[in-house]
Amino acid sequence: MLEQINSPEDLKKLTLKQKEELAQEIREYILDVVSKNGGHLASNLGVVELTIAIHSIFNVPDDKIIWDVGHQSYVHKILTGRKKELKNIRKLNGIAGFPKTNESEADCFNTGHSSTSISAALGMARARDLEGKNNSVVAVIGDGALTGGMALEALNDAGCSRSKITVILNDNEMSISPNVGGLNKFLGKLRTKRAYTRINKIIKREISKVPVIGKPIVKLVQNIKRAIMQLVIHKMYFEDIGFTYLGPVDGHNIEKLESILTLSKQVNGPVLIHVLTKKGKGYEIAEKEPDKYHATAPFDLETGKSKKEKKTDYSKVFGNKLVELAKKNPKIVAITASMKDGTGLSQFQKEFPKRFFDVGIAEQHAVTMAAGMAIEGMLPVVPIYSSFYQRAYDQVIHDVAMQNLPVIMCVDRAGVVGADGETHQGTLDMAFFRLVPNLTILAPKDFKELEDMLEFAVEGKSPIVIRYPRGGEDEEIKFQKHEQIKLGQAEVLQKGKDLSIIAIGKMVAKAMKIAKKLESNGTSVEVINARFLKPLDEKTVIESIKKTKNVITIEDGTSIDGLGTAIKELIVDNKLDGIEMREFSYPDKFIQHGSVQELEDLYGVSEEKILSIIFENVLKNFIY
Ligand SMILES: Cc1ncc(C[n+]2csc(CCOP(=O)(O)OP(=O)(O)O)c2C)c(N)n1
Repeated sequence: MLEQINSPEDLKKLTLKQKEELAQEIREYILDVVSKNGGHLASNLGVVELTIAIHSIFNVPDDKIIWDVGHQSYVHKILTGRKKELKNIRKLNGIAGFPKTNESEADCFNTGHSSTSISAALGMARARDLEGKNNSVVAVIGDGALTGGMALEALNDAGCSRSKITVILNDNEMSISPNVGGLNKFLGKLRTKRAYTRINKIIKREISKVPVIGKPIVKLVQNIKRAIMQLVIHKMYFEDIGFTYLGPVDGHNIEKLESILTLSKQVNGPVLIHVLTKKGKGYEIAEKEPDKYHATAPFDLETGKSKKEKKTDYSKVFGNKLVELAKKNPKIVAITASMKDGTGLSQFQKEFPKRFFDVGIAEQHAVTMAAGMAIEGMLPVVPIYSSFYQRAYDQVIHDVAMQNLPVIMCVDRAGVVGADGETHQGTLDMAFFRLVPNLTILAPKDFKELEDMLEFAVEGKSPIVIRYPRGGEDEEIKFQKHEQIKLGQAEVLQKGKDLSIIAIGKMVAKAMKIAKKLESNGTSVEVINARFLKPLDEKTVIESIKKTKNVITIEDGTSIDGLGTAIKELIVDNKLDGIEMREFSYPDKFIQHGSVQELEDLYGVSEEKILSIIFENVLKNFIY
């Protein structure tokens, strides 16, 4: 079947039976590709029938389908002309793992970060209405993504907008881990709609037995009835805020899905279709552990075993150290925005269930809640991926930094993360945190330094940001020296007189390797581990630069307002004459997908590229 399908038009010609066969073939194909390449698995296996039904009923590109988060768009990509290209998904120059408007006209909106789809859909619907068009606009959003503030803001607006939009709620009861929160409990009640209808009938019958005497009493009784109905029969929240609610419907039954989607087209206003799916559907191993197979490295199809060697990474080191610190300090609490496993907090949750809070995909709320806990004397630790901290920027400024509260903000996946691509690269955090008053910003050179920085942070009385990369520490460079962490103090790793290399975080290991190579060419290199982006150790840096007159900086962030900028400011502000400087950082661009090594090479921040540029004699104070 799959052989014949190159577009939604081909799909529309199939019978129901053929579509069911196609669903199985798509599953096998996705399993084949993801087991080889890695990528998002369980969510894609869960939406095979749903995506087939959507493309059977709607017509892209006229109709707009917005995939929330977009990690579940593989089936959509297969059905909209990118079947072969799927083999290179997430690879450099291959197709992206998320929807991209520049990849296909079937992708009408870029996604990657959660909970944006309903806002985007409402925007498109309103634009359509103003232009007098009549295409459909559909947002497909998971129950996890529905916990995000933006999704709720958008529902609130869309419900009373009268604009014709369709929200497909893909409810698999999972975020990455099991979903959390009151809304999730409410969905649970809708999932068992039959029970709901039965209770509804019983209560109506009971209430009608209440005697009614006289007009005022009638009113009173009516009000009581309404109140009871609200309380006991979990009234349709979605209907109450203005949506027509359809469902719940079995999300693996193409026939039922097609009927409900067709029905939704008749509704002239906002519709929410509640679709029940199983994450990992059709691959038993993923069905059993959907969280493990949400996103995966290449794995063996038979056993489900990862082909990637399991190594300790920064998130685990962070998680273990936090458990150790929390044993000594009862004030420490940990907060996650739906990323318990990814940020290394699973053990913390086991050991301190009462001091662990999963708030849903709600970074903004997580940070302000941390501020609330801090102001009451707790010591909140909030690990969030760098690119998702973007969501909580105002909360960091307005609620944490402005009140100078001791919240420890751990920025995981800082720097380039690789295959997830531009929405997930963490190259902006140094820039956007650096300009916020009251923040202390650190980055460790290795695992041990992360542990030391956490020890330093829990003693602090003001907001602290610690950023660290995805994956493990450098495999070649084993740092022997770990000076005690002191506020605003850099660490001079080796002394030299010809060139100063100032680096931060994981780039310090690169600095050491570069220094070694340069020294074998007869250059004497001073290597400074900046440790603090803010406050910068100006004294150590100035002394070094004055001595060597040549400086390079290396960082895994954007060239705007990071370490390189800080050193340039220092040179200008201190009127340091005759200094040659070269900054190595990522350009002022969104960085696409590819392996970290490929991207470092592409943007000139790998050891080889940095060395080749130095050998071009860009630093005029010494010539090779
Ligand atoms: C702002 C933001 N925070 C966190 C994430 C990481 N993330 C990706 S998918 C996901 C869970 C999504 O759950 P759901 O919407 O239910 O989709 P499912 O995978 O279950 O189909 C999370 C937390 C993200 N993409 N964006």
